[in-house]
Amino acid sequence: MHRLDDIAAAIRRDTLDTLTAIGHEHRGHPGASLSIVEIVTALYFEVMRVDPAMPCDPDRDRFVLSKGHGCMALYAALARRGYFDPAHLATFRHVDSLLQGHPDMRKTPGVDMTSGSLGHGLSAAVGMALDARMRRSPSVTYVLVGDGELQEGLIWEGAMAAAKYGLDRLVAIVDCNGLQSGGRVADIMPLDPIDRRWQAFGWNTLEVDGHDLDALVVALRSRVDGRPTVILARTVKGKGDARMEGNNRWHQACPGPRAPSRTPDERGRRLASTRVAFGEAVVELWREGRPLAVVTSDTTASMGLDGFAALAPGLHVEVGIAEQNLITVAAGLAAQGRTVIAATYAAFASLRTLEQIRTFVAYPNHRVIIAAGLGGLSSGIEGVAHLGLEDIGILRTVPGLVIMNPADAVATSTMVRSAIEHGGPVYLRLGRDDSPVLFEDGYEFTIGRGRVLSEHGWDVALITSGPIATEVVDALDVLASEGVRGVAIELPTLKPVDRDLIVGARRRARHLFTVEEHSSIGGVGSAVADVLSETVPGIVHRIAVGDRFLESGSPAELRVKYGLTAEAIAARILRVTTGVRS
Ligand SMILES: Cc1ncc(C[n+]2csc(CCOP(=O)(O)OP(=O)(O)O)c2C)c(N)n1
Ligand SMILES: [Mg+2]
Repeated sequence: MHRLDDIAAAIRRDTLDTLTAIGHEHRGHPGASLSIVEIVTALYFEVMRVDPAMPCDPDRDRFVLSKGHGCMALYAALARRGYFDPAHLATFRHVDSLLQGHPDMRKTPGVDMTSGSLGHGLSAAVGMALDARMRRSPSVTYVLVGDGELQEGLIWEGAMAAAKYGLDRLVAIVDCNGLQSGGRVADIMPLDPIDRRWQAFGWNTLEVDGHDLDALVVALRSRVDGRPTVILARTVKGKGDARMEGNNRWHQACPGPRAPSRTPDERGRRLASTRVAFGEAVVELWREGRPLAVVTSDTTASMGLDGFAALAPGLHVEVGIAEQNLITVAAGLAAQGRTVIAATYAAFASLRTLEQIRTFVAYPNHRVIIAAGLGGLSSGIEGVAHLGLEDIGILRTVPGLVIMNPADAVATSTMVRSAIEHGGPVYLRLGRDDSPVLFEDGYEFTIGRGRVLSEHGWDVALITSGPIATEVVDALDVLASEGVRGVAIELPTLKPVDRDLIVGARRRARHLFTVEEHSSIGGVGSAVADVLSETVPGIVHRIAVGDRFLESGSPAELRVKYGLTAEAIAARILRVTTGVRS
């Protein structure tokens, strides 16, 4: 096994070097990548029948990295195995890279299944194994899941199906590193006795040291007739780097040097995080005696709620990585008269928990505030699975749900108070990292009311929402230097919208634009067009990310690529105002 040891060492080195080089802005998940190095080495260099020269061979073995955030180790293995030039590693998570923030079968040679939203890989692998059986192919399907990931209910739906169909050419490996995003699995949502759970679901169960290549190879080859096999691989998160071993600070942190803080930004604005402002506002409101409960889905710290959890542990419920459970538990708490804050990310809140929001929160009109981080382009580095770019469109269709989209941290504080005082369900879209602060303390907010942010004149009206408002305000300056005077209007509430403000803008302005970090369908542009179609019809020029799937890139890179910088917004507007066809 000497050869495999050397390969694993090289993959570990490539993983660390790349994550160190890409820069803090692009992060990556070093801990989760390092814990699976031996597993991917054993698979790609000993066990799996694959040939990079025939990447589409129907009889090849398949691999699904369900814990997609560990993908740097997979990419390093694929590069070394010859699927693509290792020079691509340095482009990881940058815009236009082959190597997305999470595995992407459309972009990366050798990747068999897209992942990143936890919990899906096992069911996908069941489908692949069923297909192999239908084709009478000898192909074996391997799927690697995280231990925290096992908290998703869908994993167990897939486990039942695999046992029912006796998928003996399906092998699941659980990366049992004992940690997840917010701490120890045993604290967040215990899974033990994990072996007995899999056995009860009808699986052949093995346990190995997940860093012992010999043991892994033997386990990966030992299948039994008529039953799927699961290998519980005991691993160390961050294995091989003394700073990181067992230290969850490295769940998602770049080991490279941090760029100096950009406060204030190049235009002199203070920077602050809406997530932090949100968490602080929740603590303040709880101190005032509001009957709050907070429910998190392995999002306590990442949504700024660790302060609340420390101060009021009895009012904090951690359901683990289980978003459907998150919203439905929140609905149950709210049904008893509490005001409940449920925290997840925008993509998961709108895509995965839509039914729970619609039928169990909005229909009974419960006081549940769905706090959704990583909205818009703020999650760009993570790629498709995490990009929350359809959330407003999807959730605008839910009757009675108020949709708030604060433009900065100051507005967030005020809007959290308003959401808690509101007597029904609210969706609150938040960002990720710091963004420029636009407003002064004392910011006033009323649900359903918008505001004029900046007014140079009425040649053009720009209606916007969320942190992109700063680019819109700056675009007005660029336009002014070209002799076009515009007004920037902000809609902090996207449901209900400020109809009077929209109609007034349509009446006064020669041209009307909407600007948003959202799909061009369903968001600000659609909300404005809905109002105008019933009042003063006219053209709404939509500046948005389009009707498409985006890809990995820092928020700044994606704003450039999709024309959402102040300069690009102004240029697009000038093409219309000067009559140039765009
Ligand atoms: C559906 C979903 N919810 C939340 C996340 C955010 N997230 C990314 S990694 C992670 C923790 C995963 O823990 P585990 O499965 O144990 O993997 P490890 O990091 O230990 O490798 C979370 C919550 C996600 N990617 N998908
Ligand atoms: Mg884990």
